[in-house]
Amino acid sequence: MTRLATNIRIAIALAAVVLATAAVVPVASAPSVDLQVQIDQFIFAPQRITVKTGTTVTWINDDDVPHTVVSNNKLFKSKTLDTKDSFSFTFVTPGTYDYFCSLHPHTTGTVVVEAATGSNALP
Ligand SMILES: [Cu+2]
Repeated sequence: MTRLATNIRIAIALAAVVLATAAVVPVASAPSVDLQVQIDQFIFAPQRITVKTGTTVTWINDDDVPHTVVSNNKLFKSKTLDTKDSFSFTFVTPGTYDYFCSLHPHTTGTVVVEAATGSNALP
């Protein structure tokens, strides 16, 4: 009886550890897929970001004037973003993507997209 009670106690303790681990690990290891770029004072911030393939980048206009987000190679093009408007694009192909604001072409930024994993190098 005493041994059974001890075993039950151990089982409960183990279950608690497993539950605690299960509750913590997914949060800690969840990849940060989304990334935000602020547009403020005619500057994309951060101006250059490096992300993994599959990342969704969201640009948010925190400026008092409208802006757009247009890639140099026409891969993506936002509508005119008024204050607090946002635009999102998911990068699925590794590469370097330069972009600018079509209303203020001196406002530029770059997204560098890396392969999602480094273990399967292309031949
Ligand atoms: Cu602009």
